[in-house]
Amino acid sequence: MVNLLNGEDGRVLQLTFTGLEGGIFRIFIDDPTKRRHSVPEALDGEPETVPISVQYTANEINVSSGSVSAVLYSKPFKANIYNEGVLINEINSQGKLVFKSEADDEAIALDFVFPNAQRAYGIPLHAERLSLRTTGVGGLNPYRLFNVDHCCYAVDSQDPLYGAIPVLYAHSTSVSSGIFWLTASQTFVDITNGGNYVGAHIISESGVIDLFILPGPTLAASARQYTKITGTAPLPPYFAIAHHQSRYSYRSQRDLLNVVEEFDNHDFPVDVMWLDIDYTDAYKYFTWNYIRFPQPEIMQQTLNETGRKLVVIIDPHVKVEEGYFVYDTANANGYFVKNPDGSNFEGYCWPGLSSYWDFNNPHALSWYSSLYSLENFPHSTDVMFIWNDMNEPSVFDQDEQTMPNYLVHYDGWLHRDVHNMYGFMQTKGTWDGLMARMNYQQRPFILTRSHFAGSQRFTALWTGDNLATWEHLKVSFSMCLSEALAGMSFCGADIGGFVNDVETELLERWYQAGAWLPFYRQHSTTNINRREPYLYSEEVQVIFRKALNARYAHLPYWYTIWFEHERYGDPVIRPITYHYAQDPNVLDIDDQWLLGKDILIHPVIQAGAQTVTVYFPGGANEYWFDLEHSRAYLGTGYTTISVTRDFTPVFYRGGSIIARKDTPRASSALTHQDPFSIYIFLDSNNQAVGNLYCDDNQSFDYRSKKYIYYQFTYSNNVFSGRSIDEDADFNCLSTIGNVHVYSLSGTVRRVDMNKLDINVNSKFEIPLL
Ligand code: NBV
Repeated sequence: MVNLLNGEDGRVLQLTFTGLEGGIFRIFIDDPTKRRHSVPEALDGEPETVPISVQYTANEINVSSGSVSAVLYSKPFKANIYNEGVLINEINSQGKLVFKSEADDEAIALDFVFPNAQRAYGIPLHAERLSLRTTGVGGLNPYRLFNVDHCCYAVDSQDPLYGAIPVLYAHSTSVSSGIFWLTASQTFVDITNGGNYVGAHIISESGVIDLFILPGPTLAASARQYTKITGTAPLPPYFAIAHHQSRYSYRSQRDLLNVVEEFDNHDFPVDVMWLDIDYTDAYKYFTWNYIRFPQPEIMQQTLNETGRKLVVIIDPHVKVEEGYFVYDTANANGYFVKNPDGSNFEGYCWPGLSSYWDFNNPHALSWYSSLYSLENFPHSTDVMFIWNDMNEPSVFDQDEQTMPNYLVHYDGWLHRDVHNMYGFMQTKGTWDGLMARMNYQQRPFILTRSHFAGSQRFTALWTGDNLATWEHLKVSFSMCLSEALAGMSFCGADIGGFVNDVETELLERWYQAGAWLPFYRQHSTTNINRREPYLYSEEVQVIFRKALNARYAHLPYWYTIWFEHERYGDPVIRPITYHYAQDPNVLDIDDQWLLGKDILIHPVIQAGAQTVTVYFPGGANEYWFDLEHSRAYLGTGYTTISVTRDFTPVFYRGGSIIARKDTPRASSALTHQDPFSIYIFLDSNNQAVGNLYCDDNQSFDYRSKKYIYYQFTYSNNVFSGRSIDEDADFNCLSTIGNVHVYSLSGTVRRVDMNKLDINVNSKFEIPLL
């Protein structure tokens, strides 16, 4: 710890410098004379520290840990960070450090220069491209991180949206690193793309400076370092990565079950049905409207017969009404956010006059969690999961439709201090509640709108109230890619756009693209035309069905990369540059992406498109296979390819082995015993490798080694397999049905494997001649 003296007013700040595992440095600056807010909740536990070596000279402190080192200069204070001897980050070289401690002004600020970086990514959520633009010129505002309910948002904008994750990456073809600025108050980030450097200037309204330096040296390394501190997402239950169907609102039990029946009648797979706010009695959460939903358990049982689940919405506003059990208990115990005079804050939302949970109050949070128990949530069963909306929080009659800064939370913190973590805390409580409900045995599923650093440990997210436009389809890719780099892989947009009726062609393309983003849900607002897929002509249904079946066929691959995400921290969807960092042409690409490292997607995002221009990365020795047209492309850059209405440009990397389940079924649960089809795509050496993960699809038993994590290889015409984790074991219900081998020379072979077993002791080597 060192003291930082403010030359202007003589105040002494304390700077603590800590080395963390993974080469991460933490710089913590606080004012010992004033209590300021910090956000340990965002971290996945207290980070493991490592010894650092420290050397002092008259004006410098040299710190190092492994390949990462720092030089701290005094008069004026500045810090340079090096990784492998390369300067990656100059902190406060512009002298913009601010640390105010006046009663009503607690601003903090700092500047950063990332030498040799060419692009800045991260700091979601904005309806913006992946590569952040230089602010302050051409009318571009700073990127603002302030969770707000913003319906129908404009695209290509620095305006704040529902979530705020203050992690920023500076990236180039030669070096990458990142910073995580852990503050829950409103934050502004100015970005400079200097050509051969990236500059960032960050200002927040309150809190301490709690800065984590992610040293890279690659984007992948930086992203993993970030999830090392804030956690990875737990492996989702299998149903959650399948297809969801929602509507604001399915208005009755009959309506909802009828939709499922129609899905079945028309062979559209769906795993989860959703109930929006109208299932409640007068928007009182944890109650039901019995006129419309007379038998909620029977409704859930009916869904469960085909392995389907129900998700219901729970918002954080609580109707002010004596006699409503949630209001009465929360009110009696002081669980609501307060006005400065100590009375409950009241604002308007769906139920009318409402008070708002103070999720920062641990007693309130645990009581909130307990509402999810089977006893307390009337008619809940273990196939019911949760959607948290309006949790920025949204307050209709306030400025920017959210809570005023001066409101008071538990322990005296102002709303200003905790604003961006409000929704995060709600989902933490929801997670705790569902975990307890399921005796800590089964995996919860939660969807949230508002989110913050670390939210990935509890919840999936969607991009809120988008519009039924082509530009909203396109921006959903870069929004989810930014989120994925910020730890939140479980991201998707409302298929078809939430607001306004959607043109049929756009809906077709949205189903096709959405099939390749992690969260796949059709949702639309009230008072517009219904758009369930069976309502369209036969010809259109064929297109929807093909997209949906493609999603289901690839669920084994999705599930495998989700398992690998939890273990290693790589996002599930990745910008092309994540794996092809040396290629200068891919730095800005965000209209295509990689699923894992082996599937490349470039969806069609233009009306009437006859062609799309795809960038194939990797050079002449990298092959990208198009299964539909039985051809492959070399990784030599832009290629224009023709598209038809039913074709989604999706390519498999040569050298990969991908497990699929190709038999269409009504829900993913009905595929669990189906055999795998293994697709082998040979590389330029006629080799391939790929992994497959299998477990019980729903419980936490995988954390006690009850799974199969298997690796397939293909070399010298021999197809072989072995367990990666030999100490893990599970009786995978599926065997290998058949194997397809693709090579550049066009040789395509399909070999029947006669139910080949992949359990832990079943190593095999099979010549495929
Ligand atoms: O709960 C109603 C909607 C919901 O359908 C939507 O997905 C949320 O983003 N909610 C917002 C409230 C207001 C919508 C106009």
